[in-house]
Amino acid sequence: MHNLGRTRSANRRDHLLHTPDTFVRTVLPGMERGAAVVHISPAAGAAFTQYTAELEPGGTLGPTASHVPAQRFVYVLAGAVDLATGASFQSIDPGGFAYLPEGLAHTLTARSAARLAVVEKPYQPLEGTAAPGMLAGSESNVVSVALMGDSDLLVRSLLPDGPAFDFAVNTMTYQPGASLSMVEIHVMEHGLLMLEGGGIYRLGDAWYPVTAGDFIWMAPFCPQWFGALGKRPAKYLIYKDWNRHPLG
Ligand code: UGY
Ligand code: MN
Repeated sequence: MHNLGRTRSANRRDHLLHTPDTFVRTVLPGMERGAAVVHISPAAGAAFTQYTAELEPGGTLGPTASHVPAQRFVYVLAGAVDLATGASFQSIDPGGFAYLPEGLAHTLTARSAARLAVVEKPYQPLEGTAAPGMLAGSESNVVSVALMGDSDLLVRSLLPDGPAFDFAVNTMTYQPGASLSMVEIHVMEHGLLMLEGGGIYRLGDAWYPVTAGDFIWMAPFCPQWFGALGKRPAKYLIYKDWNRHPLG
């Protein structure tokens, strides 16, 4: 049925809800046999870009932008990819992830049809701290921590939390009915991909029903709260800038 121009998607000054009915695919430079849904970028006010890459078997992601050095973080949503650098080779399955520091030449090739959540961001060095090296892992090997003691809300931090990293990527899993215990307002911005389940997201002064497949961008200081609804857990992958002074 025709939707008469209606969508749950919304684009506001301090947040964006990007639902699959509004996704437009594009091919980024260097990408082969694949397409990207760019969810957020500096064009919309973010300091990072996040996209979902959809690769056919044998498809490749291509390098980060040639004129803007950037770190890259990849989380495998579906399928499997081979990650090769000059010195290493590994396959990454769903729930697996990799951090690739700025300037590290690498190739990411789909072994089977694959979907990847990709975050790219210029690195913000910290005086006296060495920049991080490449890292790969699997979410299943990361310990979960109860957020503010709530065992119905588990957080897994995929990257080490030391000052070398200028961003974090976590998964958060809510049992049905669990919610953030407070409305958060903070300097960090977020890129969020709903992986499973759904619920209600408060963003700014609006409350949105959200479900697996949706993407949300929250600008710095965007009021935010989530409550999980339904009979299965809700889970999302969430990016935030981290570990740096607000003055840059
Ligand atoms: O890490 C966070 O700021 C997280 N609790 N925010 C969120 O889930 N919207
Ligand atoms: Mn937050």
